[in-house]
Amino acid sequence: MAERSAPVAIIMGSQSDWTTMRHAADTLDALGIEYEARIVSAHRTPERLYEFARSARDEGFEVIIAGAGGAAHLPGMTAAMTPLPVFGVPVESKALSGQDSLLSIVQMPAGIPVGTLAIGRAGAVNAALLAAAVLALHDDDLADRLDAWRAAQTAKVADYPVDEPN
Ligand code: RP5
Repeated sequence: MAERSAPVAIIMGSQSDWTTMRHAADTLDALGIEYEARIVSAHRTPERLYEFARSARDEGFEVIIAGAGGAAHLPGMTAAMTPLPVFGVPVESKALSGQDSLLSIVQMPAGIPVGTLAIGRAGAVNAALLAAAVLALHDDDLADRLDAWRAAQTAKVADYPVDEPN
């Protein structure tokens, strides 16, 4: 297996998905995890998808985060061609608000799993946190950073609500 610095691949079906998927990238940045972000469309660039998924493990990736919207084949097709864990992020679509994306990604038949997250930003952030948790299993420094990230999140929660300006 080739050595590489980026253990996480963030792939997405379109440039338009980056608005959502950059939240996964930002979260990985906050945790000090290297990643590569690429556009890989299941239906517009099927050969690119094939080449990426078939070589991802040998390239040294350990986790794949795949975001797509609409009839979102990308996470499932990727999972079908790699043994790596694939976390799917349903991107919010215009027509059906991401319900189509969610159902396309989550309803994988038994045998090829895709770990499916929430629609939109929350899913992208949580996909990155899950990727971090996987990598932290064999990286104690990262485990410490993940603990610190969660502690900081907890510390930001006020005990009491305040009135906010309208
Ligand atoms: C999917 O179609 C992409 O994942 C994107 O969410 C959606 C719309 O793509 P664009 O028409 O914006 O390129 O393939």
